[in-house]
Amino acid sequence: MNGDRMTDAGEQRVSLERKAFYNKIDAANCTPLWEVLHSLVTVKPNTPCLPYLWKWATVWPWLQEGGQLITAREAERRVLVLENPGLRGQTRVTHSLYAGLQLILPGEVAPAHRHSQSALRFILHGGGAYTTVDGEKVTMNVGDFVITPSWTFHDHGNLSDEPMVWLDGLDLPIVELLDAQFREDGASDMQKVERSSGTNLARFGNTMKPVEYKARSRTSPLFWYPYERTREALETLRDQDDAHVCWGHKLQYTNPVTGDWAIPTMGTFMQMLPSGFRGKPYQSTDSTVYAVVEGRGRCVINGQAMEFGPKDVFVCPSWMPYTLEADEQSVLFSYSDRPVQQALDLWREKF
Ligand code: 1HN
Repeated sequence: MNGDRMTDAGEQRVSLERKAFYNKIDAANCTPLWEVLHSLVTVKPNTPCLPYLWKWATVWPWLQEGGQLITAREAERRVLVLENPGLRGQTRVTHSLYAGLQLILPGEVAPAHRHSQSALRFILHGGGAYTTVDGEKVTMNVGDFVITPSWTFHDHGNLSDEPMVWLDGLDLPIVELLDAQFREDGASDMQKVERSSGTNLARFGNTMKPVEYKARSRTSPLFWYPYERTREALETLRDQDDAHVCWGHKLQYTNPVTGDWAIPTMGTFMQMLPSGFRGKPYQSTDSTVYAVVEGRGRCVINGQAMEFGPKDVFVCPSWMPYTLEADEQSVLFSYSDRPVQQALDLWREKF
């Protein structure tokens, strides 16, 4: 008999035999690959991550409500986690990354700690709160990108008279996957400030570096990228270059000493879409989180338009084609796990 053309009775016998075999080996923690091979090694990425947009108008009242319910000190970090609808209960915005919106009210302090996870802050709302990273204090404003490198002490505070909200991006799921996580509380809530705002920019923000500088990690020693400078660069590109058909004018943040990514696990970008921009479809294997700084438009993905405006956050999953459109000139911050994928020769894009 041809093996591909078994009778029903024959098939039943085989499947019973196989079941019995699976049960026998299961008791010793063995399992047949052939039952799962095709769901493991798929033709293309099969991400559980879904496209989604969080409207600022929806979450801002909830952030304020959270502010009434718990202090930053008690919460340690008072954050509304942005959970991907395809990954509920997993504290993640994509399969590999975390996102949350952190509120810090006037006079509050978020106490010092450090952890192996790297963090980025992207300021969405308010101005005048500070973060102290390894003894250097920077005051943050809307559109600024700030890095908390792995294993550096950091505490935040708000000496202004308005609430401040930023987007936290962390590589939590990556560090968890690798079981490489450590944390430690600071000796006191607030670190002793050894250097004030601007030291960092003076040292590393002018295409120069102190002659005695020795890198202690791969993370950028420049940890504060003020929006003013980023925006000026994008304006110049807008005035001089043609917009890319998919992404308009797009810059990536770098470690100024090495020219490599600013954070080894998370790629960070800022792009400008000219008014009236209608992007061509783009797809890449790095699921990407976008935060809107300025402008209005939409991201069309999976046949659906996610309409965006200032301070909205949205996510585009791995390998799903999407287009970006701008009705007004728009500026978008974004982050993804691109550096990890590129380091492992896994990253692909198509447009
Ligand atoms: C964290 O340390 C911060 O330092 C924010 O502001 C969000 C989410 C998970 C784990 C640690 C912060 C965090 C976090």
